[in-house]
Amino acid sequence: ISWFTDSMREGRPVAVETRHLIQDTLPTLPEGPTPTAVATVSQYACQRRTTTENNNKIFTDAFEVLVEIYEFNEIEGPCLAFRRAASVLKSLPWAVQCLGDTHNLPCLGEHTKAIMEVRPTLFTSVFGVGPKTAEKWYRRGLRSFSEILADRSIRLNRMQQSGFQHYGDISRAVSKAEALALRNIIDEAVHAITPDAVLALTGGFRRGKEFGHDVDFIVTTTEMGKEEGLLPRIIDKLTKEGILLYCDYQASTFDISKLPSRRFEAMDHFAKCFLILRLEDSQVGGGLHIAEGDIRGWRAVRVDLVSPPMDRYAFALLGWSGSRQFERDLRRFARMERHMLLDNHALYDKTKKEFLAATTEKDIFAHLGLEYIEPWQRNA
Ligand code: DCT
Ligand code: MG
Repeated sequence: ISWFTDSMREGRPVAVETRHLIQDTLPTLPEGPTPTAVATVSQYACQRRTTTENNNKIFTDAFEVLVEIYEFNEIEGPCLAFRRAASVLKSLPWAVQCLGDTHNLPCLGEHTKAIMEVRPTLFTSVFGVGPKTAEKWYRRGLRSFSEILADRSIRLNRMQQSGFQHYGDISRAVSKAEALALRNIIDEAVHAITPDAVLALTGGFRRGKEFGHDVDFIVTTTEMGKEEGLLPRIIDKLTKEGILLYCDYQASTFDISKLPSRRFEAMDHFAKCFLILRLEDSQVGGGLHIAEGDIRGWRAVRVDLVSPPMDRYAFALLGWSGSRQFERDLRRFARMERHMLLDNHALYDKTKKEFLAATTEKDIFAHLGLEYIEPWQRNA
C-alpha cells in the first residue's frame, strides 16, 4: 500500500490490478471460516453499530485507497462497492482472520479487475484545489507545489492562496483538545451576540473521533428567524479578534416550498461558512497538536459553521454528524425500505404524502422505524 500511495503522491502512472492489491494484503489467511464469525450483519450502516475502534484497519485502508482512485477517475460503481465493503469491515467487533470469515458478510462480492492509470492526487490535497484544476496543472507538466507557485501564468484564487499558505497546518490532523478549544471560542462569540444561541459540535468529533481534518459546528438560535444574520455577526466578531485567516460565507438558499429535494446527496441549503481560524497554544488544554520544533505558538485550523433554522435543527444535526457512509445508508434505507425521503432539511413520507416533524435525532430514527444509533456508533 505504501508503494502504491507513494506512487500516487509522486504522480507516477501506476497500472494496478485491483484484486491483486487486496489479495496481497491477505496472503497468510487460511481458507476456512473461524467459529466466531457467524453473526448476521445488515447491509445498511444505519443498522450496524460502528465505533472508532476499527479491527480491520489493514483492509479498510487498502479499500479506501482504491475508493480514492476510482472517485478521482469518476468511476462510480467500484467506488461505491469498495466504500461499502470498507464500511462493513469497520463495523465488525472482530478482526477478519481468513477469507472464509467474509463469506456471510454483505457488500463484499467479487470485484472487477480494473486496470487503471493513476493521476496526481497531490494537488487536490490543497484546500481549494479540485480534481479539474489538479488535472489541468498536471497536464501542463507541473509536478510540485514550488513549480505551481513559481508559474506566473497561474492565477490562484483566494481559497487556493490560503490553501497553499496554510498547507502544513491544514493537512495536519486536528486533535480533540483543539476542537474543544475552538468550541469555547465560538461559544463565547455566539453568546456575546445572542443569549439564546444554540451551539453543537458535530462531524467526526461528535462521533468520538480523537482527530479530524476539520471541526464542524451547528450554530443557531431558539427563536425562529433570528438565525438569519447570525453567521455574518460571528464572522465579524472573529475578524475583530484577529483570528479569522480565511472565510467563505454562503448565505442561506433554503426554501421550504422546494422540499422534498429529489437530488440525492445534494449539498444542503442552510447558511454556512468555511473558515480557517488561528488557534493559540495557550487556548488549548494540553497544548497544540503541532510538529516538534514548531515554535510559532499557534496553528491554523479548518472550521465549518452551519446555521439552520431551529425547526430544521434535528435534521441538520443528524446530517452533519456523519459519517458520510452512515448518512448515505440512512437515506438509502429511508428510500428503499420506508418509501421516505431524508436529507439535511426534512423527512418526507411518500406514502402519506406528508413531512414528518422532528425536534431530536431520536424522533427521526423513530419515524424511520430504526433502533436509535448513538453518534459514537455512526463511524461507518
Ligand atoms: N456533510 C454534509 N454536507 C456537506 C458536507 C458534509 O451533510 N456539504 C456531512 C457529512 C459528514 C459531516 O457533514 C462532516 O463532514 P466532514 O467534516 O467532511 O467529515 P467528518 O466525519 O467530520 O470527518 P473529519 O474528521 O475528517 O472532519
Ligand atoms: Mg469534520
